[in-house]
Amino acid sequence: MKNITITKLDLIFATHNQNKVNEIKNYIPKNINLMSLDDIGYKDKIKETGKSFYENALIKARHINNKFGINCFSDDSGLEVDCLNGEPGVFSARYAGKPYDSEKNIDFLLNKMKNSKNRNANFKTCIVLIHGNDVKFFEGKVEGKILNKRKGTKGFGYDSIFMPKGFKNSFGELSMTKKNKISHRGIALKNLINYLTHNFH
Ligand code: ITT
Repeated sequence: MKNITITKLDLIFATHNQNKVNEIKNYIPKNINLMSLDDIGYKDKIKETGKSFYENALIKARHINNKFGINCFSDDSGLEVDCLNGEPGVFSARYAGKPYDSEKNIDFLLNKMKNSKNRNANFKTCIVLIHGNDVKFFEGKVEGKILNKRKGTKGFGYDSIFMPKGFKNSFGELSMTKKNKISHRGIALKNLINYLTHNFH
């Protein structure tokens, strides 16, 4: 870990997923010094042993907060598909096994759903913030459908096969700004930002 002097306006985003950092960083109030795990040089993977997005988000935020004593937040998120009883859920990043790879996960999911007429699914995000002695959580959800094949090359993870309800485009065809307006992460983020704006000084 790099040498850092801690200030009360420091806030670590406890993630190794740069896509999440990119989606979130521009919305964080400018007085806050946001740092990712890459920024502080922390490379270890945090084991996600929870059964829910909330549990995993709490594990990640607690792990980093205990280690560095700096305020921090984490994001645990994933895709839940109705005809697969909510799979991949907390296993979204690891669905098709090691080595973890988004394209492999998409192929695995599409194959599992190849005979399925019910394509309904949702994305969920749970953000857990540890601020001093307070633990806060913020959630977001977006409903949609799983496409039969990839559409669009923007975004990350399952974006190219997820079409949000009321839209004709997949998340993979939307700009980051448009995705953030309706996405699970965008909704959770809005509530986090509201909290930070009023309470993080
Ligand atoms: P960290 O735990 O380090 O934050 P991660 O990628 O392992 O990074 P998660 O455990 O929360 O994060 O797994 C979330 C997975 O769900 C992610 O890797 C994607 O496959 C998928 N996912 C989450 N949000 C998504 C989004 O907005 N668009 C597409 N796929 C998403």
